[in-house]
Amino acid sequence: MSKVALITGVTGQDGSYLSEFLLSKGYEVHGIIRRSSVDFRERIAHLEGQPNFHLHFGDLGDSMSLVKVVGKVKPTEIYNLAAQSHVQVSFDSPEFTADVDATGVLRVLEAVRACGLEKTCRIYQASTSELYGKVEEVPQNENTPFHPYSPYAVAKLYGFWIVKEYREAYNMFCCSGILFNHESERRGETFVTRKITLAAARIAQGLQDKLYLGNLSSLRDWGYAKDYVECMWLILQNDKPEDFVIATGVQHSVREFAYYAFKHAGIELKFEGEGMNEKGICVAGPEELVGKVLVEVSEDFYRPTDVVNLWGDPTKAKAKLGWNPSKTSFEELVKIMVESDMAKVAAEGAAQKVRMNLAEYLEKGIVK
Ligand code: NAP
Ligand code: G4F
Repeated sequence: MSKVALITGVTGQDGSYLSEFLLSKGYEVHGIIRRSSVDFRERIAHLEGQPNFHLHFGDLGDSMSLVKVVGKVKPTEIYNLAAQSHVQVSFDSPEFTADVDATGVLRVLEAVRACGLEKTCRIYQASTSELYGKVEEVPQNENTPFHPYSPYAVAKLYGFWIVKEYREAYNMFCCSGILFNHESERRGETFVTRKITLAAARIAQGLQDKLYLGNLSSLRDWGYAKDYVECMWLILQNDKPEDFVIATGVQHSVREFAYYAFKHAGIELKFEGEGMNEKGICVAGPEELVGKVLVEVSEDFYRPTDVVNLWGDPTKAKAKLGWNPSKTSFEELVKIMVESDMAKVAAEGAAQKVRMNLAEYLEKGIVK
């Protein structure tokens, strides 16, 4: 039987990598996209037009749209990745976050039941290490108690429990991957890692003066998104529907991430001071930057409650799924992201220069 996957959140970081992965495995891949006034889907543009890749309009806030797509596609696997995924944004838009990240999960499960696919369709739910929140033990595994610490995490906790409930009540093959932070060159630009790699590239190329960050001491277990999407698939190929922690088992601070990112961009930083007064000073690198403060702390990027000690234990995924959590090391991840942003910024800088030249030529009447 041919394998048909339906991915919600297909335009996101993980959705784009998962699409590539499933296409390479011979799946027919369907993605749900939201209606928008602009038709620009950067992360999946290279896949559009491929014979096994199809897009459908739908929204996690709209059950009817989900029932229509699920009924039409009749997927054998659903990957529910769609979410308002930014923790800080969840403090600003808690109701929207609850609707998409909590009730949205219920809508997907109910769409599967409404279409009579509960015995044939396996469902993956994108759960998160944010459930551990104000952590009650380190490192965290499948048995660690949850203590959600943001509107995002509280909404995702509902998603986790409703998946478990439908598994037990209706005998559905639905499970959650409790994924720790995973990053890539496709990561949204307001998440801390990408914000840092973009800034390091811009500062190194003279296009930005300084980077403002929040809590530099926050600790995360960062992996590479490309490696993590394989695990989503492995979870659905397991004999039994079970929940899994997916992490590298290695922890670093935001400060360390910044140090290595700037280093890859050719700038050596030394951090001095504490708390709000901590600063990252350039001690080696381009002459014009040496001695300058390049990283500062700003209250604007502190959260009302922050999760500061995430560290995952992937023992179960290693043993039961045969997953290798050390495929891409922290240092390699930082390097991949910085190299990509150095190239992106260089291309943008060149385009900007052309635009500036053109404006000057127009003004001087050199071109008409
Ligand atoms: P992302 O880049 O922010 O992508 C989120 C996706 O959800 C986008 O495609 C977005 O569509 C879509 N979406 C948002 N609201 C929607 C709605 N109402 N209806 C339909 N689609 C909607 O997130 P990601 O990093 O790929 O993460 C994927 C999933 O894993 C999310 O559920 C996230 O919460 C979870 N997660 C992520 C991490 C991580 O470290 N990346 C860790 C644990 C769990 P638009 O393009 O239209 O905005
Ligand atoms: O990069 P972040 O915004 O990611 P966060 O909050 O860990 O959430 C991400 O990972 C979760 C998995 O644990 C996902 F469920 C979620 O969808 C998302 O993908 O922030 C990481 C840490 C936080 O402690 C934050 O306070 O970095 C700290 N931080 C310090 N300065 C900052 C900044 N975060 C952001 N976004 N921007 C800053 O300037």
